[in-house]
Amino acid sequence: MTSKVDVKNETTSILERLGVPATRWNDGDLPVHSPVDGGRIADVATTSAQEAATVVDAARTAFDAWRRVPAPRRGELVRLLGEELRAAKADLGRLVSIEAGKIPSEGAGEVQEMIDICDFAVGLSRQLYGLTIATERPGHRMMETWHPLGVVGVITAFNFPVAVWSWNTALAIVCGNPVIWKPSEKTPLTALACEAIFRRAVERFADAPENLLQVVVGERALGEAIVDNPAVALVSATGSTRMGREVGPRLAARFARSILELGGNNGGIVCPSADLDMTLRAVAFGAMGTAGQRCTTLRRLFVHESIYDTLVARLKKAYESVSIGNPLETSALVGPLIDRGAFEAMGEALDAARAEGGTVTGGERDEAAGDSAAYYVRPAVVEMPSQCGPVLEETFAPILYVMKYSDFDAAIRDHNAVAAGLSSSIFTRDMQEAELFLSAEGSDCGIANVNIGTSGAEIGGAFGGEKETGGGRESGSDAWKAYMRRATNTVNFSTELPLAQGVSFDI
Ligand code: UN1
Repeated sequence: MTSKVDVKNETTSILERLGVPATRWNDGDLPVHSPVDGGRIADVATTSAQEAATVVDAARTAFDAWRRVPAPRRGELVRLLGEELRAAKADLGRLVSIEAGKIPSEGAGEVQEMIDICDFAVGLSRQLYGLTIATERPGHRMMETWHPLGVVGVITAFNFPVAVWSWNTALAIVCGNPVIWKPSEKTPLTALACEAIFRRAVERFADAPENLLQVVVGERALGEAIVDNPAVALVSATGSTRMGREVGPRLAARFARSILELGGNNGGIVCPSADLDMTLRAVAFGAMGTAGQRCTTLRRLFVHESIYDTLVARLKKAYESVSIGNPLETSALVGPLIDRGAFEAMGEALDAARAEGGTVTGGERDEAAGDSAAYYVRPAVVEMPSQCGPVLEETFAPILYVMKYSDFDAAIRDHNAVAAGLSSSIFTRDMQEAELFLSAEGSDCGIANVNIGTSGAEIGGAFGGEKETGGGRESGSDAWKAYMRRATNTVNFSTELPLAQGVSFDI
């Protein structure tokens, strides 16, 4: 697909407007391509694994200063970041569309998610509460204090190139920690843009140390050097389960903390009483939105046999008619896949589904894409005789596997019978079904929804999942606790020294 918009020129103008130094993106060793038309838009300078130690040392120095700044004052910096993000929303959202291929409302929505987490973190900066706990000893007081943790490493994926960084950074900063960010090599420009926006907030804030945020672009070895550095206290990593299997054990080996947000193979159950109009819209957005490239994308749908034919016929119609196109110049709802690798993985999954007896509707490469280096595909809906083969895997592409069920308990069992455990939904107007799905016997995922889709979570809730999704939680609720260390303090204000548990030790 050729683009009437000159993507490279527009990228350059946005980077210049956002104040990203040209030395970072016009002559480096990492070529960056836009999935919109496959064209090369920049050449980003990378950081080598050998340079990682210097970066971590600088962050460690920043930590020594930043942890002494009172938390509400740290919140002020995040408030300024939120202001800068509001001012940059149009440009940054557009850059997300250019670099990740998102449609405009999703590009802007991602920046909105950043603004929202900043607002959340500002409030949080006055609420980093510890408990006061009744002690068993007279004349004593026991309490918890939450302290800054240390250097936080953030590793992000291409599909949410800026929001996931902001969830981690807004919290890390109010919690008193500097951040080293290694973005996906597929989307380094949006990261450099965020760095420039962050710098503007720092410039308006009198007492921020240098190097509170450092963006490093580079290969896997760079990521490993950060993960293995003993001065990095926490690594929050978003990406594939394969990546998590590498990162998790390395951190565990040196007793460092991790927040892992890995693969999802998200399912939904559509019950006989479901409002089908609403379900159709929720399924369409969940499965086709962001061209199926959210970690929360709906990938498996279990439909009760009584409504199966009706819903599946309507779904196929929606899949056949959904608009696909260049997000920079059309109002299409489905943009491109990130690259050729994603397109090939989609083709392989569809072939595997056919081999297992699946009936595929859609999945073809969009004609208009021709043989260019852009990969636009018609989303695929695949009727499967059972949950097997590729249905058990996450393929990062717009493929929705649909299966018929007759027994609700069996549907819940099948729903849970995959390795990942990120997000899930039930569509029903039956309270017993809804409550069972949300109960301990129901969905085993970190996110379980009723009558909304699996994707598009708000920042106020804790975000993350169970099993091979990695178990980490980011964003809202009490996810902040992972970015701080808890000290339990006991103070004796008496003149005696009573020992706990009635132990006597008189010398
Ligand atoms: C991701 O795909 O890594 O719930 C994050 C959602 C978004 C975040 C997705 N708020 O779909």
